[in-house]
Amino acid sequence: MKLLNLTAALLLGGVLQAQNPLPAIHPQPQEITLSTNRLNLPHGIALTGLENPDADAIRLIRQTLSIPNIPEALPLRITLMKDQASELKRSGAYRLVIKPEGIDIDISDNRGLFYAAQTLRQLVETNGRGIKSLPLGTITDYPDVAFRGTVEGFYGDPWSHADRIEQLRFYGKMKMNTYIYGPKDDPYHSSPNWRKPYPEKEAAQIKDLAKEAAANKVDFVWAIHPGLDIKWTDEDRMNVLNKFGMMYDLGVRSFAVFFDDISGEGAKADKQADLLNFLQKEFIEKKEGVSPLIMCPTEYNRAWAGSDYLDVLGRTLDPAIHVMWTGNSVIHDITLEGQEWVNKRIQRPSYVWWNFPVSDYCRDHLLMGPSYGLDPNAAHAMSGFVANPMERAEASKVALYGVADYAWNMKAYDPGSDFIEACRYVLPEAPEAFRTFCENNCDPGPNGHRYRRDESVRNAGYAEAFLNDFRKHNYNADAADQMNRLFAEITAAPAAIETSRNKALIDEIKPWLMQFHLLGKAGQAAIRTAEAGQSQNRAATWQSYLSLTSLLDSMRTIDQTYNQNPYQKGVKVGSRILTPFVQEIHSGVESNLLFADQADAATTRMSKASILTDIEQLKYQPLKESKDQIGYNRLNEVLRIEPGQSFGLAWELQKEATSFNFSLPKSENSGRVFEWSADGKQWTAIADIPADQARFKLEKVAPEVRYIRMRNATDKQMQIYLYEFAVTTKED
Ligand code: 14T
Repeated sequence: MKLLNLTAALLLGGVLQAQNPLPAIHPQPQEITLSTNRLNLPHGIALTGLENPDADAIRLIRQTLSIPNIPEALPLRITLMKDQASELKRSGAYRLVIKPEGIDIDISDNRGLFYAAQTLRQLVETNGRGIKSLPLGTITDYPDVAFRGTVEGFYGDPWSHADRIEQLRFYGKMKMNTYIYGPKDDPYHSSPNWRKPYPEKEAAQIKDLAKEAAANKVDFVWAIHPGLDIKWTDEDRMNVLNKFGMMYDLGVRSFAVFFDDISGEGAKADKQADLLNFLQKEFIEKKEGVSPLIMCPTEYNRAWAGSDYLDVLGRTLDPAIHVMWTGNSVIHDITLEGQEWVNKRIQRPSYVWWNFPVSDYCRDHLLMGPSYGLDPNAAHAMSGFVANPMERAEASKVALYGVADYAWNMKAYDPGSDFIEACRYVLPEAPEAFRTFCENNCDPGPNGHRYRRDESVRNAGYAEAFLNDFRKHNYNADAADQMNRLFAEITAAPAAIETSRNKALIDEIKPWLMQFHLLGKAGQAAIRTAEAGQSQNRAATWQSYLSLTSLLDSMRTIDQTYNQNPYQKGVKVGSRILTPFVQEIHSGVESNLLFADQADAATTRMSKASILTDIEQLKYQPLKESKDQIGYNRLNEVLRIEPGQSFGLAWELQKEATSFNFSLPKSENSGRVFEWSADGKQWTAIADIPADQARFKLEKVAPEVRYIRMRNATDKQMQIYLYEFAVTTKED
């Protein structure tokens, strides 16, 4: 056998050389040695070796390598083998040897062959004369983490059927093998209908998804969320078992039980473990071809792990069952230390549920930034890694591309360069414009989870330098040039992005594209305004100030017109660096123009409406505020109120409340008290509110009221839901 000529071979760690560029393979293979010599493929294909190789993989290999219209007289020999080499033991592992006389493919299982085919698809090149070729060399490849993919676990509009089909194909290409189906707003996944069969149409769609998943070597994991109203009776355990049976009959072969975001009876560790062990024995072990059971615990992150709940699970739960974990808090980076902490308690490696790029807590933002904050040394400390995405499926692909790359080969994963390739993959028609859009739409803005992301990192330094000088009434021309260039790119980016063939993506992000275009124009106007202000040209300053004002007005109109969901309404872009940049210049110039003679008038600010609480869980919640309403944003998790603690609202002196309404399920049967105050010190009980109603509207509020709160007047912890707590106001 002729040895591969390795003198010209390049050793590649996933980064490809520019000269004779070889295609980048994603996820990055574990071991790769490719030569610059190539194997031309003017042939058909002759497969030998294995009987009944995976049909989906073989179809993909034929599509990739065969040249149409050429008789299969000179076939390319592809030899398939199943090896016991230790690297090839994991599901999905493969070794690909491309030699002058043919290709050897060594696999662990069907998934391994499918992944070898995906790698070939990325390796093949077609030259100007339609001749296909492959580089000679060897790739030995296997995943770092056994289960990789997504969990559709967000609140909000579940993905459409078409979204899901496309996601499954994307996962196949990115070597992700898991899709956990658990949209909070599917009533047949959660309460009230988890016990019931799906209606015909939905059942047919699930069948279809299971089939599409199998064709892409993805486990379609169907999750049930029974904890809101489950009874720990034989009847309800059979209800879960029967529902699993119905799903099995639709083609589902992987299952999960979620106990997140519940309280009370459903949240008991020993009862949960009993049910899960029962399902393990009576279903998972008895049914043909079912994968390991997955559960999401009630205390699913370190910040909430206050009891012995996790230890009980660790002790009693069958060791074959996987336990999910979101990290040190609900939304958090993943650290090796944090993984080790939980693994010790649950006595198994946890299955990571990463809450990124999910945006159900910041619905006015898109999270388009890189997937960073993932420990490269944690592979052995997790059994799976799945990401909870945005309600917007196509837009989520930027982050998911990084998730796939991280979970396959952590050591080779570089979030920064991977992100650039993700932008190219998702929007090949205008990769630079798309990158500009994505890197300035990363941060969720202030939020109850206090989770923030870097944004505008390439330009944050210039923005800061410009503002530092601006505050001292200096105009920094170098920084201005840089920012102007950026804002010009931002202005132009949406039109370039909209040339994309991916109409579903454009539909999802359209309001943010419109807003982004305006931000670009506003940014340029802001710099013009600052420059005019600096040169003491009052007329020019006024003129550009007014055009900036009208651009900001247009942005406000978009914010108040599109994406009017009842949670976080509106459309925010560049909210970490660029929007504050423009706003600071606007108000700085404004106070110079308007208050030139009374310098501190501008600093006399009126007080704002605010949240008033001593409950840690609520302190950082942003307020929901509109023209005629002030209130809390709906909280999906259980709110725990200790004895004596309260939560409420305070508003401006110049505002008057006309009505007050709340929706606080499970607060109707314990000792709550509603109180009002004019000064925040003296409190009086509101007698007209009945004690036994979850929802209520108080139609009249006395004009002197400036504070309203609800207090736990019992000596026990109270657990309720905070759906609505708001006053309507009139402006006088
Ligand atoms: F089960 C979990 F691991 C989990 O993360 N559950 C939810 C999830 O469905 C949601 O998409 C995610 C992001 O908002 O957070 C969890 O739900 C919460 C958690 C909270 F602390 C919803 C509201 C919260 F305040």
